[in-house]
Amino acid sequence: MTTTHCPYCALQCAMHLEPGPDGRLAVRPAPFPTNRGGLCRKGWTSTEVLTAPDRLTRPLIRKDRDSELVETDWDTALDHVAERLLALRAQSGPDTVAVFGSGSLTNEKSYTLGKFARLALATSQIDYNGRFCMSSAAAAGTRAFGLDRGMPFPLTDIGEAEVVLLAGANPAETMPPMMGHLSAPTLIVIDPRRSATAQVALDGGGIHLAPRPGTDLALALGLLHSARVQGWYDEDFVQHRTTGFEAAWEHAAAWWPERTEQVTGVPASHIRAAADLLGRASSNRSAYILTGRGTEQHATGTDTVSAWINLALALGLPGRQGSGYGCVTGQGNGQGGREHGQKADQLPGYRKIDDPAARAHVARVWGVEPHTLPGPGRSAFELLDALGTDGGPRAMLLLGSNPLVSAPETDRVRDRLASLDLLVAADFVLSETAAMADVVLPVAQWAEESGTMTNLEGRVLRRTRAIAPPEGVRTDLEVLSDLAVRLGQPRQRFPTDPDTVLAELGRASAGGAADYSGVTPQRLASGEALHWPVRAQQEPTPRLFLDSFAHPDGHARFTAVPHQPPAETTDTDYPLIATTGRTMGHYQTGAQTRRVPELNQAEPEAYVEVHPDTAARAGLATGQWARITSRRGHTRARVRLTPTARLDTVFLPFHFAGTQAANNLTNPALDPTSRMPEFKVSAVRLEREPAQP
Ligand SMILES: Nc1nc2c(c(=O)[nH]1)N[C@H]1C(S)=C(S)[C@@H](COP(=O)(O)OP(=O)(O)OC[C@H]3O[C@@H](n4cnc5c(=O)[nH]c(N)nc54)[C@H](O)[C@@H]3O)O[C@H]1N2
Ligand SMILES: Nc1nc2c(c(=O)[nH]1)N[C@H]1C(S)=C(S)[C@@H](COP(=O)(O)OP(=O)(O)OC[C@H]3O[C@@H](n4cnc5c(=O)[nH]c(N)nc54)[C@H](O)[C@@H]3O)O[C@H]1N2
Ligand code: SF4
Ligand SMILES: [Mo]
Repeated sequence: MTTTHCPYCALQCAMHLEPGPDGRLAVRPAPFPTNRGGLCRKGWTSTEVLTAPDRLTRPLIRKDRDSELVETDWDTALDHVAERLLALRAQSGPDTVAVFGSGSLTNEKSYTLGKFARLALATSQIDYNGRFCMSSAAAAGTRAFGLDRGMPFPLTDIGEAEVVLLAGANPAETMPPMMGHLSAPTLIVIDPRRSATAQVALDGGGIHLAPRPGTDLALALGLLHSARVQGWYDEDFVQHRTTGFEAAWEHAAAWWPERTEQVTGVPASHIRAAADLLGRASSNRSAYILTGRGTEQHATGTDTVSAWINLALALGLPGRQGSGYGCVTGQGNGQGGREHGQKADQLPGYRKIDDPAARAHVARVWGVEPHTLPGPGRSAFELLDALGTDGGPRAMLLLGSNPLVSAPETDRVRDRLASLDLLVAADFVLSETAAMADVVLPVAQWAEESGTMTNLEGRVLRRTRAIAPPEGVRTDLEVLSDLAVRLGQPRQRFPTDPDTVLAELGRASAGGAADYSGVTPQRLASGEALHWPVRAQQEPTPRLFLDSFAHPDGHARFTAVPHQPPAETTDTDYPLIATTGRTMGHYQTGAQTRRVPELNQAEPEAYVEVHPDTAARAGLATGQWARITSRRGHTRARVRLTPTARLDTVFLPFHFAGTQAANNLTNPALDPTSRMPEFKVSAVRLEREPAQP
């Protein structure tokens, strides 16, 4: 029996894996603080992907864009990739090769991928799908606290609180075992939909506020206004531990509840009640504000999170035990994946790539001269959008993401991917993006290799190999090492043993914000709760900021943020708002979960939640196929009549591909700071799909 962690989300539930008589692994939940012995249905069925009938076990290659992918051997595939990369680089310079990584990759892979890009390819053009995930919260957290660890406290702390406010997070579906921590507190849920989590709030005597999508910033300002007027402002905390309140208040001062109601659609009386409930618990230092993708995935996402943090600071919540602000990070290694250098502007240890001291430190660990390290590159969507354009990359190496389904405005992304001279994808299944690649490299899955992950509380965990990968399959670390050698790098610079990489990552991150220098296989195996920073011979740091925040003056900073409407407005042609998100049984683009029979049978196709009156106006009945059209494209989905829905808003999960992809609709308007696309607001119209299959 092997004890490890789930392949999917950032809760990283612990599980035991036991080989059965047929060699297949059976899953049992394991005790662990985040999941307390629980698993969701994705975790229970996770080993099915290991034996998926269409699992890749041989490299695939196509002669040219018009021919089919055919099986080949590793040497042919890797020689071809290296030859093409070297030729393109000789022609157009190192930035002609792009790398796209992922928050699903272990720390060791994320680190190696960043090093591979900077040394073996010498390219600045590397970014990853975390940009689509929690980058707005990360930017706002850094701005306010001087450091970004999504939850600067253990998840178990929130169970002790009187009140938890969840803005745009639906853990009842996205992290079901987390609900165990939310059973005692009274919940305030901010979500345009009566989500499963909003229903839990209402059932428990809490509050559900359902703003029009894209108006969260106004709502957060309105709550700050009400909280202060109602006497819950923590003047002592604001004076001694923060700066910038007055400038931030100038924006909140005008958002009295009735005005906030006009913009958000949330009744003024509900705003007052929520401010009171939250304020009362805050005065007992017993409240948390948590944000999820619903409030973050906007062109104003960073400012919106700043507005939630401003509210938390005004109530005196952060930097104290028993209360705080946190972002509910989503991907399995969403936290670690943003720390070790696969982000365009970053080096390991959460260091900045344009900081000379950071460059010198990392160059020393890598044994190169600092000036040879490239500078910052393009962010994820900008990188995808530059592919094959004049001056943009002509080749891309993709690990751990399926951007054809997950990036906004699918048609545009498909065009850009198709215009590449060379697309190389490492995956264990033929995802929609991998199916477009010129070379596909079959890699090992989570239970077939070891490595560390950093969960949503900033705790470093070890996933342990339970079985050998199928014959013919290599690990991502082996693939990167084999390629690096073909690109002229010494083999020992790209080790394939995860523990060796972890030790090097420890040295590279030492002294950085996310310091992993004290993370060792021994400490991990002992079960010690290693919340970073973790330094050698030092206690880890479950709770940050108790004495001071990470800015040089030790104070947290308010940010003055005005409300701004979404990038796109509704009109007579596109009168409704489509928002997107998740359902319990599928993970992300569905590349994995659509291959699990039990999950796929339960949710085989896209659906759209629509208020019965809105559906009636479009002539749609429940179960019929709707066509949803935005200014960028259209998609189809089966109608689910939802009486609790807002009349002006429809909701689609983004787990489906092709003609059922929600991202056919979405707007790639980017947040100016985080470069996060506006996944949560598209102006659309709703019609009956002409062909009812
Ligand atoms: N089942 C499942 N679980 C997952 C994942 C998965 O794909 N499937 N993915 C994992 C990952 S990577 C992530 S990032 C997390 C995401 O976890 P969540 O943030 O919980 O997921 P979402 O469904 O994207 O968004 C949450 C809620 O935001 C609401 N929302 C939409 N627009 C707005 C708005 O304008 N304002 C507000 N306040 N709310 C809005 C949606 O109705 C939705 O209920 O889940 C993780 N867990
Ligand atoms: N409309 C809309 N779009 C969204 C969102 C939304 O809410 N609405 N949410 C966004 C968010 S929060 C996220 S995180 C992204 C997710 O978007 P993606 O990351 O593109 O989605 P995944 O399905 O997780 O894709 C992961 C791919 O990598 C493979 N893979 C998994 N692990 C590994 C590994 O260790 N190595 C290798 N080589 N491959 C691996 C899987 O098989 C799969 O094909 O989507 C974003 N897109
Ligand atoms: S909640 Fe997340 S980590 Fe836990 S079993 Fe489900 S997908 Fe896996
Ligand atoms: Mo995510």
